[in-house]
Amino acid sequence: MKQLVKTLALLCMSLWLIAMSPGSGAAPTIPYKIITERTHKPTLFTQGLQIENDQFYESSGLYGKSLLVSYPVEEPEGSTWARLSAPFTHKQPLPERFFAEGLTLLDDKLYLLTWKEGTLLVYDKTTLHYQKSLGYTGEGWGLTTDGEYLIRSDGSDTLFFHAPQDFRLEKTMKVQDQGKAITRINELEYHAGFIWANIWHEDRIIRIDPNTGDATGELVLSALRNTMKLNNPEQVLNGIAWDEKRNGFWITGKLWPKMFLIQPGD
Ligand SMILES: [Ca+2]
Repeated sequence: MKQLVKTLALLCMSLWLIAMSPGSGAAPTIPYKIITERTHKPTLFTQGLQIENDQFYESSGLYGKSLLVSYPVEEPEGSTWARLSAPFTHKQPLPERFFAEGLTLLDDKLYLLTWKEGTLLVYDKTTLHYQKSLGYTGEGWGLTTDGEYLIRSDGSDTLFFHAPQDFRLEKTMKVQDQGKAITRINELEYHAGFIWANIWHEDRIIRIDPNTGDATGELVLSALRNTMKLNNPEQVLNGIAWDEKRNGFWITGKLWPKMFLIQPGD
């Protein structure tokens, strides 16, 4: 019964979101429904979020605190998982000199960017054991993959396409909305032939055509933030992971106490 009430409340909110969400660019606003929500460990300074086989893989930033963790997508009813003492499936701290950034998964390897350290760290997906490092030039912000390239953002309007084998840079692409550059591109997710990107310090995710760099739509997610009491200005939206099984995006943010499963419309 409690679950039914919660579901109905979320449904009502979803209808409101579709009706009220204002667009902030020329790209059309994409309607969405909130399917459910769960807790998110509020100590995680989320930089990258990914799902495979019912596990979340998440990177958490800051010098001296950076982590790579995995934990189950399903949260049992009444779970106290989000309590600070609750365990992860696996947890891998980074050396103190690294500030963890974007994260993606390809062929059973986890690829983790670092902010200003010019180092891509590679881990085994199952154990989170460190495997190797690869170098690159520039900053690391978001990371995703289309299955061919590892696609990196650096906080500008440019996306960088790297070869997974050695992380050599193959090509770059500028992102724009009706000719206007879109900067501060952060966490990334590849889904349905598009690159989806969080914009740093904004409650929106843009949908990018990977062939042209054009923004073809945007999700305006300020209503998710409004369900929580967030006091820290760094508690920004920054986590997007496509869940194939549940047919939606899981969305969270840095130091957020919640994660939301949303289903975008056309
Ligand atoms: Ca992601």
